[in-house]
Amino acid sequence: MTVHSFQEHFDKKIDDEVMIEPRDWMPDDYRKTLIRQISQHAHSEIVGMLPEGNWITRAPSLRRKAVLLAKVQDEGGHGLYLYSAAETLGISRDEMLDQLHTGKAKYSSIFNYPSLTWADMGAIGWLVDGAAIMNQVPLCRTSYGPYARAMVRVCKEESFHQRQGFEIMLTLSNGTEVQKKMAQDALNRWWWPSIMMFGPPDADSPHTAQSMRWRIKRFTNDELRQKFIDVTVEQAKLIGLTVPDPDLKWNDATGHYDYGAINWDEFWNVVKGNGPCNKERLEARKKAWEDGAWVRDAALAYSKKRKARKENNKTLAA
Ligand code: BYC
Repeated sequence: MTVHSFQEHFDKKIDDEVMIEPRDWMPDDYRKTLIRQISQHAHSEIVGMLPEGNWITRAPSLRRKAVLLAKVQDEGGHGLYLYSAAETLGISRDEMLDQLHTGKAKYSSIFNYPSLTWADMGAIGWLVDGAAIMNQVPLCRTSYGPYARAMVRVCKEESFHQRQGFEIMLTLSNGTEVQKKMAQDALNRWWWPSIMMFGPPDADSPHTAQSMRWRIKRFTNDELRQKFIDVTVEQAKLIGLTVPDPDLKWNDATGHYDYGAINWDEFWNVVKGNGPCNKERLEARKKAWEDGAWVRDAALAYSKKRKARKENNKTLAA
């Protein structure tokens, strides 16, 4: 087949909703886009363990501690499935980690904000995992097979995460005045960063149009952001909290909430590395990588030793 017919075959598969698999021919830019998105998604999961990991030892009860521990462990698992999915496209895990540690690869802007109080664990689960689900459920139908399949399990776990966060917020909202205030303060601080998670507005999103054509993305950034706002505003009402947006207003004509201006300067500033916790997050990841060197060395030495022993046994048996 010529490159031209490979391309036609690929396009037809995309049109017919047939998933692309690792051994299939794919355009270079499709491969590059997937490596970029999946690896950044993986990094987000791993860096995303940090703001919540910060509260494991301070969770207010054994139950809360066990649940938070399980949630943070799930995020680690998501990172690992996603690194594996990206590896099927021909990039190694070492290369991806190097891109993260040298600041070449991005991770979600949201994790560069600090988690200051216990209520932040509620707000992160409710809003950040809520936004993640909104973005990731459509990714279960993304056109690249290994990514789509990884997302099925990730989404099941995220939906548990979202509910645990909402339940923390519900409990605090029904608690003392101080607890209710703490919940409102967490919503105030996490609301805008959460709606920025969906990425720049469509008009300023360089990748959306092509990714929609390739069916990597099924909805645009603005479409997902609107869906999230519509659902979440109702949930805030249910627990008696106020979304910190004075311009938020139901619009009968569109059937959606209108919302106020998003501070895109803040978003780009955080994406460029100047958010409140960017340096701290990257330092923590680099330190974990360096501190873990002996574990990787030991695992490699062990596997070499086992292989040598197996070879030796084979020779003796022959
Ligand atoms: N933060 O053309 P665009 C989680 C970058 S983890 C930082 O719209 P695209 C969780 C973008 O990368 C949640 N950077 O890009 C974990 C691009 O830069 P490059 C993570 C952002 O790819 C633990 C440039 O801006 N979820 O759920 O079409 C605990 C232009 O953007 C952000 C995923 O990764 C951002 N928010 O669309 C709890 C989902 N937004 O790469 C929860 C998978 C944009 O050209 N990813 N940028 O240098 C996606 O769906 C898409 O990649 C995005 C962006 C919607 C994020």
